[in-house]
Amino acid sequence: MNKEEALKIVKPQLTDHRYVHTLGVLETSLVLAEKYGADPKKTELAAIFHDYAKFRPKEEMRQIVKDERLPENLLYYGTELLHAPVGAYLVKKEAGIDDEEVLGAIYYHTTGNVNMSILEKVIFLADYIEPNRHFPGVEEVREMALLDLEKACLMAVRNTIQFLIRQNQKIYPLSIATYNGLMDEVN
Ligand code: DGI
Ligand code: FE
Ligand code: FE
Ligand code: FE
Repeated sequence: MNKEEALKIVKPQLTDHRYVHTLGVLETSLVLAEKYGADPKKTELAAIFHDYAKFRPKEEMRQIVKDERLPENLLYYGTELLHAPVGAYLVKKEAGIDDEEVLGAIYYHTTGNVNMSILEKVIFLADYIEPNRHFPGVEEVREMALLDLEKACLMAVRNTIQFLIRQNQKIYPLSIATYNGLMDEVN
């Protein structure tokens, strides 16, 4: 599938704001892919489709977790986590994307994972630092992204966990595992 076809499928799934974010992730991820050596075509597809399920009804996403035997613990950490694994499932089913590396990058783009591939790290990081993101600390992560992929991913997951704790939200266990795994990777 080429870029224009992919964008045409994704656009009606998203708000204008989220579509602009997706274009930002696309641009940033291709820069990171070039620098750190991820396949540009896989990067393009993963970036374009990463938030495909963002606006699906929560109940539909919860039902897919149950029906498709996705990890049950996804149901107990708020609803924001669901769009990544459910998105990977729907992108395969509805858009016919069957490249497992691309689907993995979509699946793990919110929580990260232990031992992420370069492509998974590129999408995880691009989602955090794309030009339309404005949260505190993002500029430091942007600077690190030019120097060290793993250190930049670590800063992103650390910031996210700190943010969630300040918001009195639960931390998904895989987010903690991502943090711990990257701590080992950077040393
Ligand atoms: O979909 P985006 O907004 O582009 O970004 P994202 O897929 O990284 O999702 C970010 C959201 O996910 C944000 O609202 C925080 C939430 N989130 C990320 N990690 C965790 C989490 N929520 C909980 N409860 N626990 C987590 O570990
Ligand atoms: Fe997302
Ligand atoms: Fe993210
Ligand atoms: Fe996103």
